[in-house]
Amino acid sequence: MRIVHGASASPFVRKVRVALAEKGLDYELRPFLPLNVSAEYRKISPLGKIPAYEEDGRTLSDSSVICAYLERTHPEPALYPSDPYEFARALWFEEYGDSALAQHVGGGIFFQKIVAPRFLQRPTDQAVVDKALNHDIPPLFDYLESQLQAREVIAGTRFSIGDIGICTHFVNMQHAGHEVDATRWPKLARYVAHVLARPSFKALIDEEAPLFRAA
Ligand SMILES: N[C@@H](CCC(=O)N[C@@H](CS)C(=O)NCC(=O)O)C(=O)O
Repeated sequence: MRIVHGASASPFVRKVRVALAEKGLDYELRPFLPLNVSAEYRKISPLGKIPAYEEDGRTLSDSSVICAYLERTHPEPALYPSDPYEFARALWFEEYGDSALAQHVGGGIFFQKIVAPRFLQRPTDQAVVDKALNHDIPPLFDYLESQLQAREVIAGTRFSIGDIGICTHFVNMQHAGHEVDATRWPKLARYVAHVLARPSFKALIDEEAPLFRAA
């Protein structure tokens, strides 16, 4: 029995759920918000974060760790390129998503426009949103645009953990009411649309969308 602990809106929880779906693995999503985290939850996630993962009584935390474990236990279809350099590039793009996009798309837009007003009863700080949109995010998208070369995957020749790690943040951006500007970043806009149309992503977007409608 596989259990993913976390909230569906989390880009990191979504990484794990997309990897599970791509590999055709069943699991239960056990809803958990990382607020006032109990000592009990810290036993499975010592940093108190989501996602946490349980399988047959054994536990793991951190989306990158969990995805790497799933790859070892269920190698097909492979979500990590076999070529060493492309493998490293896929990890780099996963990290780029986990760090830079999480900070500016997650913290700058999704947190301010969705999490703060809806879950924390705090108003959106529009100055933070504007800074993210106009200052912090454009160079991040410029870099991704430069790396895509009109391809449909960010590393190697097949869909990989790099695509999951990048594109999970565009789901949160979409939920917060923002799209990639296709006139400014045409390759990125096309790539994101292509990846988010995969059944693994689309099923989650359809599940999550009602929670964020009219945002
Ligand atoms: N490196 C972690 C990051 C997970 C993370 O930051 N999750 C957020 C929710 S999206 C969280 O649990 N935040 C609560 C906290 O930091 O205390 C991963 O990849 O799983």
